[in-house]
Amino acid sequence: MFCRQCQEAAGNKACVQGGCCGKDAETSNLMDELIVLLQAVALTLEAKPQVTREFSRFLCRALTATLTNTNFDPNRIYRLMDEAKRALRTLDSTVEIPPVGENVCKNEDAQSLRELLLCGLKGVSAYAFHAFALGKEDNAVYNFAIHALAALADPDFEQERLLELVGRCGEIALIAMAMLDEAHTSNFGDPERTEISCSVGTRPGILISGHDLKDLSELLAQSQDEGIDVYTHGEMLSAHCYPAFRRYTHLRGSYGASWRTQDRDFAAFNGVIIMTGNCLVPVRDSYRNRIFTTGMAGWPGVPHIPHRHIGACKNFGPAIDLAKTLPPPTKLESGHIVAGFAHEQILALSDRIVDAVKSGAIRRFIVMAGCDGRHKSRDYYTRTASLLPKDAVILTAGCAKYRCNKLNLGDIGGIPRVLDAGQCNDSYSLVRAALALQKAFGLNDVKELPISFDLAWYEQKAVAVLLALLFLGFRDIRLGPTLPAFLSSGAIDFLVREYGIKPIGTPEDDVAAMMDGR
Ligand code: FSO
Ligand code: SF4
Repeated sequence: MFCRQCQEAAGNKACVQGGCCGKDAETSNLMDELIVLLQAVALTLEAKPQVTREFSRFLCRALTATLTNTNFDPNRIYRLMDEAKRALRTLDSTVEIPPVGENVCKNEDAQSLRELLLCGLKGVSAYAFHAFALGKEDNAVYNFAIHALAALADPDFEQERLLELVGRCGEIALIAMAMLDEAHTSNFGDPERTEISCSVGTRPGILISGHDLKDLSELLAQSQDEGIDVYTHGEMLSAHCYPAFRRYTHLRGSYGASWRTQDRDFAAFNGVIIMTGNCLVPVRDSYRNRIFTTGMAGWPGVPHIPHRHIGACKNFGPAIDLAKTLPPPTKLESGHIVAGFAHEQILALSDRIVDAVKSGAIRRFIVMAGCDGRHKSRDYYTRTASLLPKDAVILTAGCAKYRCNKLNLGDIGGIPRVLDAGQCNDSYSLVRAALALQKAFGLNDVKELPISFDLAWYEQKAVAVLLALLFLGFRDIRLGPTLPAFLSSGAIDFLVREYGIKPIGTPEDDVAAMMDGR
């Protein structure tokens, strides 16, 4: 196997003997074969632009399965490969499928760009997959997926054109995030400022994790009046802030933290766990007999709740029935987390924010969004958040929030110093807020805003978000805890030169530099 798509790539080079994430060599190699088949489907679709969206949906769904910490089950990857072969037959494809490896480019910088593009495309696909579940699709996203995959089938695709595609991927990532935002808010309302309980009740529970709000909505509807409570883990936290979910009194609170503490949290929860997508870590015996996967998540031997048929719901019955037989969660924490600062909530605060900036009460916004992860070096983010002066406001989204959302950093005239916009895809809200502030201050360029970026990345959705920020013109972004292993020195030089991307330093140095606008 050879995989270097995430921040945990062994030695910050590549996983070659089993993944640090727990992905085995068989699954990793199958994923490589799947990608080649998807490239063949894309090449076929490029030559037949009149075909239905069904194939594009499949491409996005299959790419989502290859995201880090999503699907560890080789049988599920085999099934996706079968689907790809079926699609090729249905399309009367004459494309020759090259063996894996033949689509690898010998030029290191070009190969680096290819991997950057594929990572970004995987992130875009995951957002498109979730949006489709909620009834939203966009041909621009699908056409890009086809075009990018087809380009990646050609190892000699010109570097200049690859660069263009990487730039376009940022634009498409923005479209995909806007589409998912629209899918969420049109179905569930605009998130509102919410105090989310971190304590536990006395009834048995289901802990739901991942990012899929459609799954949560069906689980909540099916589990009300069943004598159980539903808790959220990790990225599901933002669900508590949507009006459509707040009306369920059995949506009890948040349990544990991000995916990094999954083993501890799932063991102590005692009840049923449902993973709707990444980030799943290797399933431990302590909760193996009470965890389910759904969507593109998968772990060998773990029961999987199948996809919904068009117009029907998924059946969470088996998970609910099991939950009723299990003990309630063990208390881990008390207190609450404040969240719900998606774009409408930030816009509602915008007058106060503008006044606070003009009066000097707020000196700078620091975007600390992205992913959490297991590396000790990520303590940097907690320390940086703690060291920021009291006139700095942290804007966060994604599971990176768990590095700062329990620090009790206080508020500035009623504006919390940690404004949590939601999931990683809700980084879109931060973008909208930044653009609104640009307008409110009458600035010509977003670069003139008093905003610094200190992003933490882990997997491919974060790459898509980063490309979207670059597309919008944000510059001088700090990226950590390490730069992607798939970036060659030439690619890094380019990103530094053109976009001012920089690795993180020490918390002390970076806080001083960011507060100084550097
Ligand atoms: Fe985190 Fe995992 Fe949302 Fe990622 S749970 S790391 S960017 O999959 O998706 O932020
Ligand atoms: Fe390694 Fe990340 Fe690939 Fe897993 S996804 S095998 S940790 S590079």
